[in-house]
Amino acid sequence: MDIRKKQIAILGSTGSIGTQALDVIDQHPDKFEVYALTANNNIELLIEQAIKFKPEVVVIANDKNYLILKEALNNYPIKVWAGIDAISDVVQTSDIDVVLAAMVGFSGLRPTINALKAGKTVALANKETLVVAGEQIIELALKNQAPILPVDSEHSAIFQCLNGEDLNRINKIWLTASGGPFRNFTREQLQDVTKKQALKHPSWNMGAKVTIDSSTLMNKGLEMIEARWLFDIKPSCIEVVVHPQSIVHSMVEFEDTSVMAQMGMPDMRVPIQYAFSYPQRLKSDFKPANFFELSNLTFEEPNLEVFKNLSYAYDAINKGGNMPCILNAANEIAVEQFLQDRVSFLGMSDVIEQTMQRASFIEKPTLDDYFATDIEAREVAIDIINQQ
Ligand code: MN3
Repeated sequence: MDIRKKQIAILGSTGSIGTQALDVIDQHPDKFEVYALTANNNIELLIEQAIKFKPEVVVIANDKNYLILKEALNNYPIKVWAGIDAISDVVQTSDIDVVLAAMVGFSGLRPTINALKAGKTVALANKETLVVAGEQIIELALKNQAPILPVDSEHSAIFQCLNGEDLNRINKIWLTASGGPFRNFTREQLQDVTKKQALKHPSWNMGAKVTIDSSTLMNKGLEMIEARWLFDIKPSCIEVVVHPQSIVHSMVEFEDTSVMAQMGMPDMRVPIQYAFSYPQRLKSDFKPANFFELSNLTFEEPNLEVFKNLSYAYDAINKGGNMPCILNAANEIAVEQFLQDRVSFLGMSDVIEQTMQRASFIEKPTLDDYFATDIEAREVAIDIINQQ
């Protein structure tokens, strides 16, 4: 009998996915234990989490906060580390079973690479890792026999639909999208939407970056690329379908035209828990779907003329090479600058389109090339914004 608890490292523990992951662990203290917690800046919450979950190690990426953290945890047997490199180091610790990569953006790439190199099971919530370097990441995972378990709700859904279907051919993946808060808006109406409006997501409760990405449909573009690598499927076989109720989390159509869907209430704790407990399912107190109250599940085609970011994502993956990395960097800058009122809502798409035209294209990038591309594309994007 295996009574050892799974040792989990949570990268980005103070974010939306991180806090929900801790909630899952809290509900199953007999199954899971927190080995490491890492955060960028939010030391108040990190201290609180460390005292409650008593990990072996906590890491604060911003080393300016090191002394406060060290002081606060002085009376506990918890190692306190600081700096970005410490996050990449901690994931290689031999006692860790699962690394939850829940950092936001490109910054998740390096620690995820290190976790895979160390042969860890990676519960992947950081979609940017696969967007930027999907081909190499999948290779690395195979080479080191390090499973990647998707945490993104759509990819968890597809993963669940594919259970036991290894030998069966897929026609297509239906990637569901809520459509965000501006689902039926025209471009004219989108002209003056504010960040306050964009930050109000109708069905999911998430961090700022992914909420803005949802409102522009860039999130679905990034997820299409994520699915392309996770499930080794051609982009032309991934169909985005708008499903505002967020009950069907995605679907797989097999060659006999049979469609499998995974459904449930929109609650990120479900896919997080499944990634932790896989291949087992655990009893939970999450709210179940009540189909008597869900009589109106609707599906519609996304409008790529209005939501251009989604078509840029298809352009980027079809072009290949470092283009998805350029797309991602431009988008991270666009979102950051939109949140600072320096770019308009529609302006974000222009920044992405122009950065894709101007940044240096590399057809066969190495892992190191991506780090250089990320820096260059960010500079180009900033330049474009400054010139406006
Ligand atoms: Mn998602």
